[in-house]
Amino acid sequence: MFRPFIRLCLLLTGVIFSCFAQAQAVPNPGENIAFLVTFGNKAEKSWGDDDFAQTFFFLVPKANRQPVYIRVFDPDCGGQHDERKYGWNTTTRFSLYGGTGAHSGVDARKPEPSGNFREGTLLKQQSFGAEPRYDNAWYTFGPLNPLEGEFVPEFDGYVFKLVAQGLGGDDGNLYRYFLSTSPSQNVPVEGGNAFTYEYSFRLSQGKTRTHLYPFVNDRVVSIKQSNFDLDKDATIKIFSVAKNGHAATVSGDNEWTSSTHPISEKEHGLSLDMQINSLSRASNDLVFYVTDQYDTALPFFAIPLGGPPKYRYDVDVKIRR
Ligand SMILES: [Ca+2]
Ligand SMILES: [Ca+2]
Ligand SMILES: [Ca+2]
Ligand SMILES: [Ca+2]
Repeated sequence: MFRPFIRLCLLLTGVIFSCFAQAQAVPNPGENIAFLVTFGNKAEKSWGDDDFAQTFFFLVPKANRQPVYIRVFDPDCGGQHDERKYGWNTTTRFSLYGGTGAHSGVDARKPEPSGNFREGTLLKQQSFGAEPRYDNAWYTFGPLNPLEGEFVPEFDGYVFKLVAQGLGGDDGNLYRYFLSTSPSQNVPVEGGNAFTYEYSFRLSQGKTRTHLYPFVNDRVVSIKQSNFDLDKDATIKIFSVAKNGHAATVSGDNEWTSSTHPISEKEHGLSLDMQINSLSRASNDLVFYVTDQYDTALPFFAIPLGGPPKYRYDVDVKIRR
């Protein structure tokens, strides 16, 4: 009589493993995001980037002592993948940090690049313009000793911070990341992950469904989702163990909007699934962040902590019986 239960456990275990096996592509295939995007700081904000900078954190599990590499796909701004306005004239600087403050610094976890957001030890910095060598190709940071990152007890691992900032020009740099054990290939770091407190990206082409996975810690009683320049060209619905598609507000052109949503105890320690359904086939660049009732930003994880959340209507009904 326990067999169905065991089968369910095996099934769930399989789901979790397959989810982790996709590993450290950033964005992750499960999010269905085409590219990260950072514009040059002379660009119009109406193109979809409010502050011309984006910070990502890479998490290496505590037990891992092997060197890791952070790889950047198409770091240049020119040729394929990127968004041109007149001629290519944009420079993007990628700066890698570790050490004390890289993540624990208060400004490092804010959804905008202000104050001492670069806190930590600068490990390596590289700027790119329009460079055929890095067009549709990878640039690799590393080898990195995981101990050079900052230990983050909450996530039980060492964290590196990578800041992409548009230094000049008015074009959009589209790029992706991969946390790898290899300098020349994309080989996932077992149990690795990546997260950000402000997500600037391009929606996948077509009428697509995108998933963002903000992680809700035990202190959260409500969240505020904020989004910029969605051009009213999508719907947003929030799913979780307790939410079955709560509608969230959608911004227009070149504007921020936000909506607040209560969080219940059974959502603690899990991820939300914010689903963005685009309405047209136009390409769309935009920005997201989520804060709690203290205005503290919550991290979006590439691989959702606790697995992709599912509304548990059926489970609830069965338990009540
Ligand atoms: Ca230009
Ligand atoms: Ca390119
Ligand atoms: Ca690029
Ligand atoms: Ca837009």
